[in-house]
Amino acid sequence: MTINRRSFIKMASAAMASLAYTPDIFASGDETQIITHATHMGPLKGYVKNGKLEKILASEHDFDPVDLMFSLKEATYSPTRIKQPCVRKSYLDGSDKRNLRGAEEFIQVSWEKALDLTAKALQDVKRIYGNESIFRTSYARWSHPGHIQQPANLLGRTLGLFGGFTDVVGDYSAGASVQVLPYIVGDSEVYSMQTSREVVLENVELIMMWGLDPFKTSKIDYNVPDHSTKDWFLQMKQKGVQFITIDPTKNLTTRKLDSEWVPIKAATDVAMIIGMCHTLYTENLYDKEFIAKYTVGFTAFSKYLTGEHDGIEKTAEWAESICGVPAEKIKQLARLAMTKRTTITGSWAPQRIHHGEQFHWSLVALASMIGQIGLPGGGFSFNMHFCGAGTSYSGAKRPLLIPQGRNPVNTLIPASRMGDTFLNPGKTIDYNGSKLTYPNIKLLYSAGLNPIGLQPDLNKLIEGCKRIEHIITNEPWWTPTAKFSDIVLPVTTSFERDDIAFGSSYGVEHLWAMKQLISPLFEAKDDFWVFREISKRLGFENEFTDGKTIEEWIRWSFEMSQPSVDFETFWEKGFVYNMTPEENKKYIRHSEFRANPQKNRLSTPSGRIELFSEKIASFGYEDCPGFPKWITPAEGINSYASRRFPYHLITPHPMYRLHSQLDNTRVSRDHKFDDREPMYINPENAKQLGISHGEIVEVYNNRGHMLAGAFLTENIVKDSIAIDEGAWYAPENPREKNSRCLSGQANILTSDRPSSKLAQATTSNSCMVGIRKVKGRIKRNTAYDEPDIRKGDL
Ligand SMILES: Nc1nc2c(c(=O)[nH]1)N[C@H]1C(S)=C(S)[C@@H](COP(=O)(O)OP(=O)(O)OC[C@H]3O[C@@H](n4cnc5c(=O)[nH]c(N)nc54)[C@H](O)[C@@H]3O)O[C@H]1N2
Ligand SMILES: Nc1nc2c(c(=O)[nH]1)N[C@H]1C(S)=C(S)[C@@H](COP(=O)(O)OP(=O)(O)OC[C@H]3O[C@@H](n4cnc5c(=O)[nH]c(N)nc54)[C@H](O)[C@@H]3O)O[C@H]1N2
Ligand SMILES: [Mo]
Repeated sequence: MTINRRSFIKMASAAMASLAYTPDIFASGDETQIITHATHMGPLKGYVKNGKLEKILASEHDFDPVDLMFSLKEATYSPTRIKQPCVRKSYLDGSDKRNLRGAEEFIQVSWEKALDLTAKALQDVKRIYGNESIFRTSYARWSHPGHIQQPANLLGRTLGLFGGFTDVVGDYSAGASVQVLPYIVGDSEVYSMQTSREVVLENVELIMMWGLDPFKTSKIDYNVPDHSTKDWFLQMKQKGVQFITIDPTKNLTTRKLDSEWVPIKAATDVAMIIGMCHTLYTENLYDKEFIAKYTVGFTAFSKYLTGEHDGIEKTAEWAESICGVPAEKIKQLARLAMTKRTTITGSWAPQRIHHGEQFHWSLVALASMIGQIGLPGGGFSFNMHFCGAGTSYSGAKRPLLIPQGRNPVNTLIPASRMGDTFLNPGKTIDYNGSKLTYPNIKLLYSAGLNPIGLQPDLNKLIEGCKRIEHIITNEPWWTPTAKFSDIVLPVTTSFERDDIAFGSSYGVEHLWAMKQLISPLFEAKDDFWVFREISKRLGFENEFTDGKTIEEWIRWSFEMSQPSVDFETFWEKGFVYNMTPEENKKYIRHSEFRANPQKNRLSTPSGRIELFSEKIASFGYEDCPGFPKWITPAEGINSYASRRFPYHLITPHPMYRLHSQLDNTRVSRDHKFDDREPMYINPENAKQLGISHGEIVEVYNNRGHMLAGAFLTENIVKDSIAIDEGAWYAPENPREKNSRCLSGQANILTSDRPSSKLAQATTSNSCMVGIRKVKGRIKRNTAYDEPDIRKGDL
């Protein structure tokens, strides 16, 4: 019998039901308890004995448990845990030497003192500069999937009640596409429900994957994964679906699916896609009826293809000269797509570049010319790699997040503009058809985010932080951000408290009880407790708690989801499973639009797909014109920068971490060389450089320099190198500006240049670097060391 996802879930449900009321089934007469919990890496059961987490067992509801999840035990007991509240020495004694952040010792203080200092910092900044100078860095929920102990929301709730704060707009994941696609197809697409897996499986014949690595990126979910994505792709493979990968790397998915690898130079996809459009146009293969009925602006786009617009015909040969894919291959792929039921899919890495807006937009143009948008298994899909997309919706309501409440301040900073803002208060930038003026930020509060990690051009951010008077961080671990803070508040991990979550993100099949496994370690306190204590000091504790305890908030969140069982049953069993109705498995994205484009207009100005957007053109941005276009990036393989820095660095999401999380555990460290992040490089390049496999090298450009371990592999194109994002930053000499990073944190090298005036999105994959051999003795990586801490209150 083939076990598909549906039959597996059924079997698992039956198994769980029989186990549900005998939680000590694995116990052998001792004190062992098996307790349900849920994480971004999957649902699990903690095997707890005498108050200690002995091991992590996979849940029967996890289709394909991942290595990351089992490392959470090591993370819990890691020596990198923050054991007590700490304050940077000169911040505490009043001499505040900000250039010593990350270099000077911390003083261990009582919770009372740390919270008083935090409240005072907030009050001082509010009084002197106003609420706009308080910045909530936390824009995402990657710390854990809990809905009540959610740091970003708790922080927003506190700061909102305090009179408001400057917030982040957009995100790092798909920042360019989120802004441009609503103008083009009426929706961001990247976070939307896609054609159901059942429909795709039955109908698709060809999947063209631009930079898609679901076998890696689906190890985690923004909520709780069931890890069924791999199985879906493998079923398609078994059925004979043809896969083609366009990627600078032969990634895990490509290898596992035996997908045809079309190696491409990093950040040049738009040229290839436009070359394919040109083939379809000049060979008269494209679907004219679809273009006429469902799109606007094709004439302007076709003038660009033929060169009528700018004198350059966008032939496949033209594309080859930019992207390195042979012209014949480009033509062949364009023709092939017309002969099959084809899904065009693109991940997000190829839009994390200069002019990233053009990537998905040009794929929409290509898919429109193929003419299968709205057909089962045809068209485009921009999130097949993420959060179990394609999973049909069970119909269940999601549990609610603790409300953030109102933020009386309206000031926003586009996600990747942090460093630029701190350095340039008062600067005005263009953004999506309007203007934004940077506020004068004086206080950063991070909870559940690792800014000294995620933000491109870290040296610029660190420089910008010198203008910041207070940096406050809630963290369980001594992350680079914690080490760089003035006040460090040690919080519990999700294993040390109760919460509620759901998963998968689109399916909502499960509500999960995230039950406490162990008591808080050291002096750690819950995020909720920390923000309640701060609220108490600021005079709005009752408004913060709304009169509810944590238990009551969890119950509230559960009950707002209108569940089929009562709370006690849910909590004892550890989950609620919602069956997905057969009807919901028939969903086809854009099918209503295809059936009747007059009645079911897209939410674009014309109601149709906009291959020319008058709205975008009206902004007059030279870096984001009205139709999808190849625009040479300021930093790329043929740019000025490449003369000094000849290698194109891409910074994919890590296989063995969740961003920076778990970098302090074996699952990540075992894949490094001497604790340095691997740098994937083609053997031909390595030979030119005279470097060998495993050698520690220096990677550099005019923004910074760092150490990495050379990983020689044919699975990456020549002249592109890959270093995963998220290694813990460790400056060789923390007192020195632009100090060499000992661990290989890629954002030491990336640029914070915005994608364009439209989205102002992150461009961390547009980065040129040089590589050189390291001279002299190499210091060990200090990223996982505790900072110097002096005991006792000053
Ligand atoms: N170069 C490059 N940079 C990138 C990217 C890239 O592709 N290339 N990708 C970007 C993307 S898409 C994203 S989404 C970002 C992600 O960037 P982040 O959201 O900063 O990623 P994490 O490292 O997961 O940060 C979560 C933090 O929460 C902490 N934490 C865990 N549990 C708790 C808790 O209970 N309470 C509190 N208070 N804290 C907790 C963790 O220790 C960790 O420091 O990175 C971006 N950065
Ligand atoms: N294991 C794990 N999974 C994750 C995360 C994690 O930290 N760890 N993070 C999650 C988050 S927050 C996000 S936003 C998503 C991100 O999802 P993505 O942005 O899709 O992930 P990446 O790993 O950056 O890139 C995916 C593929 O794109 C390729 N690529 C890079 N540059 C280019 C290019 O210029 N052109 C083409 N054609 N391909 C290119 C890479 O080689 C890689 O194979 O992943 C999520 N999944
Ligand atoms: Mo992301």
